[in-house]
Amino acid sequence: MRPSDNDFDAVVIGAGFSGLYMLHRLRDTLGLTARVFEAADDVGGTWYWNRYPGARCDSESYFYSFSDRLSEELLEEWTWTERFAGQPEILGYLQHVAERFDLYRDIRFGTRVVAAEYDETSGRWSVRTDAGERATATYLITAVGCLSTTNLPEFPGRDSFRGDWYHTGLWPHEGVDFTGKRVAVIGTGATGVQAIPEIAQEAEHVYVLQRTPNYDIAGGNRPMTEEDGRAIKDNYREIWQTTRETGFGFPYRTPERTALSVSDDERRQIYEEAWQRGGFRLGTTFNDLLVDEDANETAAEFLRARIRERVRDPEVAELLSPRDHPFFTKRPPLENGYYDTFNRDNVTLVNVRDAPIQEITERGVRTADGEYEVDTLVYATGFDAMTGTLFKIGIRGRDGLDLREKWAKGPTSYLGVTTSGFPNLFMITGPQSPSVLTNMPVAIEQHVDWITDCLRHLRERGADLIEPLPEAERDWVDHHDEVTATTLLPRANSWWVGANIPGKPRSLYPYVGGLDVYRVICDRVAARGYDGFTTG
Ligand code: N01
Repeated sequence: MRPSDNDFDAVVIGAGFSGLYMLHRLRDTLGLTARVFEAADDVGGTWYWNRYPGARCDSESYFYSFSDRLSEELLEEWTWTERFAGQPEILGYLQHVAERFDLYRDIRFGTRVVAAEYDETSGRWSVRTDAGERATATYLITAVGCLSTTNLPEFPGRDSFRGDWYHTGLWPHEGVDFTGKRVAVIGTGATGVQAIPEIAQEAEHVYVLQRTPNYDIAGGNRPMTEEDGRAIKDNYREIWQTTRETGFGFPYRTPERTALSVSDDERRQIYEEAWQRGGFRLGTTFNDLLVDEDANETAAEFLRARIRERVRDPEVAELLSPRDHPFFTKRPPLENGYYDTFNRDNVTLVNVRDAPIQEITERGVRTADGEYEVDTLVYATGFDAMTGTLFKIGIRGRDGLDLREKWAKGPTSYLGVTTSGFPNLFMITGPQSPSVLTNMPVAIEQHVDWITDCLRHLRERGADLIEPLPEAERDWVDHHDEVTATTLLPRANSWWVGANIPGKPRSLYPYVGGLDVYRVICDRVAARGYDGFTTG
């Protein structure tokens, strides 16, 4: 029973994929009371905020969605129109889910949680919002996404710019008209690669300010046909089952073969076929691309050759070719016309690695090479990933311990979903869980289902507290670090290792052991009565 209108069994922060599914499970599976707080004015999370031109999902729509774990009927009813869905369609999908499962009524929109404190006397979490509202709950569940705090670099003079400026992650709802404008885009990650071709079609001139070139993979977006839709619906059980059995949460498996075990011709053919099919398949062609430098270089060189084929000016092609990090040690963007954009007369690639940005001026951007005068500045500069938003909430556990203090040298968690000193706190796709190295909805469902089972277990035993043991946490961190060290991922200065944010502790933030392996570990912990946790 709910003692008052502000006391709940669970408070959930965020109403994107994870918050929606968590709310459904809490309410409809467990029969608990729950309140979701969401800073935006609607559901959607990432897909609410990221409305920049060209925003679309880099995972194929038919498996970037909720699975049969949520509803078989929904899978039958919903039809995607494109192979890689655009932002408006994904947002529409999440709005549909929220309506269909009657989730809206328990979500408080336009409300940001600004403090969350654990009270040892009552054994409850107390949260405060920017609207001055207070709520308490037995369980605090963060569903804040991994990429929800934008990174706006502290360039000198940033506020002096007289033109319009935008961050891609906080794009205006009414859109931006670039017609006749001189535009500078800072950043060539997955976002910049999607936005730049679209902006270039409208703008008078676009300066693309690139610090690090990426290995962009062919996107291969196209409309979904009726046959595509039928084939997916006829096979969804198998599709979703496969996503749960693979390391990346995709419905296709990485073959048991290494890149150097096949002839050069065969390897080229395998890469070519994956390239033609588009999407992340190229990363799953061989099982040693992430662990063997020589194997990795074969994929890297295949991709550099594609750049040389596409970009007419050899100097520009070379500048677009990554040389300083192995393939897939930074998240490879998917491109739909990105490289061709550099054959346009109104696009200039600017190397801000060799001639770094010195300051933002009233008129544009000054680099070591000179000033680029523009009307509009677009920051495609990414996010303070994985911990940025958790820290902003102001989470305090036992003895007032601030999560920021506990993680000052880098996150330490048990299974990436809990952390000691913070009882009854669950972090969906938290640091040291597979999260961003997988197809997110599959990772989200695994976490939400695991948390749901855990809460059921507690309630069946009349327990109302769960907290990881420090030694279990240490073991998980050790395992996480050992797995990381076997891969090439630490070689790159990526946001995956926190390198994009000055002063952020360097560590691999997601878990690279694979979602399949991780699932088995989590299931084993549960089967052993929540091994590594104390309950009471
Ligand atoms: O951000 P990023 P993003 N001076 O951090 C540059 C997901 N996503 O928004 O590489 C100059 O990857 C920075 O340069 P460098 C996806 O997981 C998903 O593009 O650090 N440049 C880089 O080029 C992705 O990985 C979809 O040298 C500076 C860029 O800004 C994640 O979001 C679609 C700079 C930032 O790239 C983040 O992607 C889009 C500086 N001071 C994105 N600071 C889907 O399909 C930063 N940069 C689901």
